[in-house]
Amino acid sequence: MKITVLGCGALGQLWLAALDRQGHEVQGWLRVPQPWCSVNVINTDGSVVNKTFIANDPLFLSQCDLLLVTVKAWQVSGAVKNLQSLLPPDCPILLLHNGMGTLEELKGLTQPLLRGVTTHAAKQDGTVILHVAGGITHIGPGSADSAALSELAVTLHQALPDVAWHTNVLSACWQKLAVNCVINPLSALHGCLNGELIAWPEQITLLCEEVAAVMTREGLHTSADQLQEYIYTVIASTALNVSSMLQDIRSQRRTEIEYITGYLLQRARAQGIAVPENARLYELIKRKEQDYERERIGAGLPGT
Ligand code: KPL
Repeated sequence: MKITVLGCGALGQLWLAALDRQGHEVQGWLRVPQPWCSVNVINTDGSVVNKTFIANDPLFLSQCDLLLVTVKAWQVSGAVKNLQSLLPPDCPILLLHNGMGTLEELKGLTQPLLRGVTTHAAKQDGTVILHVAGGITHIGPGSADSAALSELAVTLHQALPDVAWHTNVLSACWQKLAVNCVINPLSALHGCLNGELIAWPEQITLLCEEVAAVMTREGLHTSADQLQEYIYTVIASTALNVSSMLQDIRSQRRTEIEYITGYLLQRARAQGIAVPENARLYELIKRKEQDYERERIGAGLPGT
């Protein structure tokens, strides 16, 4: 297959390396156009991939069989809308990011949309991407015309296992959203590793109760206890992780809060459910973002 990977961060580089190893023709696509992109990955078995791939080639894009989108949630709709007229009209677009709400932003796109979440753990260490732990990528239809694309899961599974196809992927997306609603803002505000969050059990319980109430009203089968049990297993299995939101805050970058807690608040509002603890964390993270944004503007630096 001919595949363009939009975004060449940790997840993008993992996919570029894995798809290339499987014999697919790949290119990277960067926000600031460049003719090449470097991939420097240390796999979970210690093997190293150090390769350069072509990037931002519009001809390649116009012949693509898949656009794999690995940029941050807030970059997705702008980046995809910029590329859509260059893509073949039947080229599937697979969105892999934390948070929800991008499908709504991309409604009406010609190309079939797929949605996914992953539990693979990868982190940037200097110029190298460390694939810290394998995981599962859950994918499924994000628009009515993508329901017959389950074969894609087989192709992707051969490159970077595990990949699971779900006719209703929404439930996996909400499960990941619940994890991110708890771990990401809490770790960013306490400035701690994921594993250290066990010091705030009351806050975790409160957040889980609110998220479970919204999920239930959205038609998902869950409970506060079930969510809490799952979130504690994620806290344990990612104990040494610096969450992506804490990394963003420390680097004074825009976070994904709008698409994580922000999405939950939006659904809660639509359902008439009060979620005060999530609303409080949302405000605190937004305030942190605004503080450094203001400092940047004051120092005459460009915004994030
Ligand atoms: O997805 C994550 C993130 O940091 O964004 C978790 C699962 C919380 C792992 O750190």
